[in-house]
Amino acid sequence: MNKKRTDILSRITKAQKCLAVLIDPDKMKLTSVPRFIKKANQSIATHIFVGGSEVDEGLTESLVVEIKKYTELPVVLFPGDIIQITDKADGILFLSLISGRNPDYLIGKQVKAVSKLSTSNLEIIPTGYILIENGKETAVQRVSETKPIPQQALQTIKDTAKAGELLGMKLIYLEAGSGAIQAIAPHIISEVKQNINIPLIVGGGIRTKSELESAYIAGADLVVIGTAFEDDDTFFDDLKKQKLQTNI
Ligand code: 1GP
Repeated sequence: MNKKRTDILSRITKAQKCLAVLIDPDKMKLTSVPRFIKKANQSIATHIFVGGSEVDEGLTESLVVEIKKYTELPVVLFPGDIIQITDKADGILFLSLISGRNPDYLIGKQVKAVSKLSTSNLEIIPTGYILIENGKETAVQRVSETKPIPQQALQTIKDTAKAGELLGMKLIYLEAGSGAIQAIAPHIISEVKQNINIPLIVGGGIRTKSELESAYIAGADLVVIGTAFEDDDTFFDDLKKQKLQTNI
C-alpha cells in the first residue's frame, strides 16, 4: 500500500494551489479522452480526479488507462463506490461522508474496500467529505441517502470539518455537489479554513475563472471542477498556464 505518489499533500504543504479536473467515467467517452486531456495538460490543472456517484463496473479502469496514455498529471480516484477502485490510478481519496449519518458511507464501504486496497499500490488519502446544501438535490445526496448540511449552519460545518481533522483525516473536502446551483460560499470556505490545520478541497458548481480565484482567495488549497469542463472544454483555454494571478 501507499507506494505511488499523487503530490497532493506535498504540493499543498508548499502552499501551492491545486486544480483537479474531475472526469466522470459515466459521462466521458474513451474517444474524447485525447483532446480533453491535451487541453487539461496545457492548463493550470495539477491533478486529474476520476469518479462519479453511479458508474458501471469496469468503466473506471479503462478510462484511467486511457487518460494515463496522454498525461503525466497524477490520476486520483474519487470513487462513489468500491467498484471504481483500480490500481491503474496513482492515488485514491479514501472518503468518509462525515456530513451524513449513513453508516455505510461513514465506515461500511471503507471496510469492504480494504481487501482491494491492501493489494494495490495506490496512495491512500483519508478524506473527510462534507456535503453542503446548494439549492437542488445532488447525486451524492440521492445515492448516499444522507442530508447535506445547510449553508446557514456554519458552526456545524466548521465543527464537522474539525471533527474530521481530529479523527486523523488528511484532507477535508467541502462539496456542493456536481452541477451545484450555488458553489460553496467564500465565507464558508474561509471560516472552515481558519478552523482546521489540514488542507481544504472545495468543489461543486464552480464554472468561471473568477469563481475559481475566489475559492483560492477564501482558502481552498485544491479546487475540483468537472461539469464546466464537460459542458465546454474551451473553459480550459481561460485557464492556460500563467493566466491566473493566484500562485499555482
Ligand atoms: C463534484 O466537486 C465536484 O463532486 C465537481 O463539481 O461538476 O459542479 O464542477 P462540478
